[in-house]
Amino acid sequence: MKNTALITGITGQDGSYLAELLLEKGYEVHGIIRRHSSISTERIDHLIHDPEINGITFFLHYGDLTDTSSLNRLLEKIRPSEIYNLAAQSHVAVSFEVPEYTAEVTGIGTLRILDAIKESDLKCKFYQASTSELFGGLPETAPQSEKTPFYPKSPYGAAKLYSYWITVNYRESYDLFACNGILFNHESPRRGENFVTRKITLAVASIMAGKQEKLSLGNMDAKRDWGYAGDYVEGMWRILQQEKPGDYVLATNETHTVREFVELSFAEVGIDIEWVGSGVGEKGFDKKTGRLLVDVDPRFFRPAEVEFLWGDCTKAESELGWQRQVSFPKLVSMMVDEDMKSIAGISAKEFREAGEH
Ligand code: NDP
Ligand code: GDR
Repeated sequence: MKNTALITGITGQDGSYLAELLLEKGYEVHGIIRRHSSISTERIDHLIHDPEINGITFFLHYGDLTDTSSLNRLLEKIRPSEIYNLAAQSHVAVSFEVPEYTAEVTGIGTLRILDAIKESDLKCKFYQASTSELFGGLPETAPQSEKTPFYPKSPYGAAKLYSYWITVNYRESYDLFACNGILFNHESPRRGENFVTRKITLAVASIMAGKQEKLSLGNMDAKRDWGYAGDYVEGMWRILQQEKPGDYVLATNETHTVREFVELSFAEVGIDIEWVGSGVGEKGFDKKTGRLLVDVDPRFFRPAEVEFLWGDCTKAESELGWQRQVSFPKLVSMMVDEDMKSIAGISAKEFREAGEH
């Protein structure tokens, strides 16, 4: 019998990679989309428009994590064997601006799906998109693993904490096959444009194309364990293929500052950054020309910050046989190159080599 997956958040970065992976594996894939005033399916348009796929194994349905009846109806109609709950108000800084909405979608939304499964007669596995934001990034707790205590530092983190525990609770109370993937940051050329990595790579390309003057950032000392989203969706799938449900950290076992990400990104186009000053007065100049390229804008600081994330994914390595494939420098290179091609119309390598003459 064909496996049938339902993905919430299918229009997001992870949803698009996961849909591709499951289609390759022969799944029938269903995704929940929201109504927007403009089209929001850019990341999955290639799946919608592929005549080999459209109407055969790939289906989209309107629904919303805030709308219980739509979730009940879709579960009954699709009868999935696996549900991946990736939908969320997923921006940490934005969650300080819309805390109640974030709790409603990112927290209670998870309960709505779990309860819909419990109340149905479905034998369906459930994956919850949990996050390293649960740990709060205290340096003394690093590297963070499944055993590290939680200490969320934002409305987003607090909402995800609820989702983490309600997933564990439904597993223990009702014997559901419900799992948490506690994923550290993962990025790609499809990353949302207001997350720091994509903001940086887009800015590098736009500055090189003469379309942007400089890049303004917040806390450049924050450290993150950054991997490639394509590797992480494979881990999500593996979590649901185990004999018993469980919770797993997926990470790279490395950590880097935002500043390092900036330096590597500019290096991709042949620019060495020289840093002058510190704190909000810090500035990054092109070492060769002296041009100002990076500065700090207090608007991008958060009311509370997660300073230091560094993941320990030993459990996933041994039990799932999962490991990231894409290194940190390769990830940066891939993201800068994609943005250079689409914004500056030239690959990063060609641009760098042209500048060397
Ligand atoms: P994105 O922000 O790219 O995607 C979020 C998705 O959720 C979009 O498809 C969005 O739809 C959908 N969504 C938002 N609100 C609702 C709602 N009310 N009802 C239905 N769908 C909704 O996130 P990512 O792909 O980066 O992340 C996927 C999940 O993993 C998220 O839950 C995130 O919190 C979590 N996570 C992400 C990590 C990362 O580094 N990327 C790390 C750890 C966890 P629309 O297009 O309509 O806005
Ligand atoms: P994060 O990702 O908060 O870790 O959440 P983000 O890329 O937004 O921030 C990473 C770090 O960079 C610092 N920073 C900036 N961030 C943004 N967005 N914009 C800036 O200008 C900027 N300057 C510095 C931040 O302060 C932070 O320390 C992501 C999301 O995908 C979550 O959904 C997910 O759960 C976690 O990763 C793991």
